[in-house]
Amino acid sequence: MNRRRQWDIFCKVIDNYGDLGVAWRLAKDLATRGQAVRLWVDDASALAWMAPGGALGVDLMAWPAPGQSFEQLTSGDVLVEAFGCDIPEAFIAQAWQRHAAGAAPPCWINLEYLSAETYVERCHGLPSPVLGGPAAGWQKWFFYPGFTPATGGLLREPDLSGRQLTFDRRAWLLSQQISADSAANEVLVSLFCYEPPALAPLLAQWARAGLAGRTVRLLVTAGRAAAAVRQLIPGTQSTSSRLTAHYLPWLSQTDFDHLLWASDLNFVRGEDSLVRALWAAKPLIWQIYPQDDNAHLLKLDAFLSQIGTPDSQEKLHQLWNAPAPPSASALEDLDQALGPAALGQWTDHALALRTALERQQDLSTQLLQFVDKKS
Ligand code: TRH
Repeated sequence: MNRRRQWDIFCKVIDNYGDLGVAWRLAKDLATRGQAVRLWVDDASALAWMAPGGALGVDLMAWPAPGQSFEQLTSGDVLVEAFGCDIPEAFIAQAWQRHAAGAAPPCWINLEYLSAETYVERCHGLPSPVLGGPAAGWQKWFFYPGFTPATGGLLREPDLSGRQLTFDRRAWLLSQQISADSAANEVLVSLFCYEPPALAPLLAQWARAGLAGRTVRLLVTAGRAAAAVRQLIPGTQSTSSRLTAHYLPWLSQTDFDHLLWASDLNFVRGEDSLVRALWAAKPLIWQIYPQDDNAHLLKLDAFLSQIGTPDSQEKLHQLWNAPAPPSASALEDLDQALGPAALGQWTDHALALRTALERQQDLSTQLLQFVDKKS
């Protein structure tokens, strides 16, 4: 059992939902393991749907305002600076004053983005001296999530596999007004994406021919994915009825997991939904968050070679992340790539991958051990 500590997790929402999604999952996971957590966020609005009930043990805090005093707060033991968000100086100054008055300095964690690139193993756990500001001379520690034992691992709640085992797919689909009978004759495809150039040709192909002969029910997540699909399928059905779009409301993170568990094929984006899709152990296609200098393509390659994905799945990843729409011949290949045999092979691979990743210690366990060691 780890010592109960007071954690201060700081997170700024840049755009999209991944930063907050990860910070919330971490805060909640630590709280369920007996830790006291304050989560400081500059824009918590998305938590209204991501985490409508809040979580026991997590205090949601507004990002500190200029001039705010922290004297009334209980002293913090661990600072987590998520994704280089820069903790306000006044907060650090207060921690330093407490230290000057005799308290131990907080263990300061620099939580980084998830990547399968080789630098992650090299940099995970390294110190980073604080050079300026009120806490000059202290150090922060780099903490890198990752896919190998030499990294900080992936967020995985202790009850996750138990919940998956007892998941009632039919009941969940019904709760979303999706008839389970029709689901048996269809391929259920969840769609969480930005606006990939391949989207329109892919949907046109499915509308024409279905997916390897089967009809496709697209479970479209709210927000950008829904906006992009609505432009292509204004109603709920394409004219051929081989493709049906079902528009989902904003889901809680718990129901977002359920969506991934219920679907036959998951299109995900960003880093948090990728990890959740890995735990779902279904065939997945990842749309990586695009960066101006194309650095995301290296990150995508590193991920694909890390997980040793089947050839057809790799091709579809390239197509889905390409900056231009696919050629007609690439689309023809796609039907083959997504046929029942290929999807079966992907599913086997996904299950083996989940088993392998489960052998690795999860991120919260590693973080708790790391803080024990460094405090
Ligand atoms: O929203 P994202 O695209 O976030 C991205 C990445 O985090 C990326 O690294 C970052 O740099 C960029 O934003 C700015 O995708 P991601 O990471 O998958 O996060 C989505 C979160 O939203 C995830 O926690 C799941 C959650 N979600 C729900 O809980 N319910 C929903 O209905 C939907 C659509 C998402």
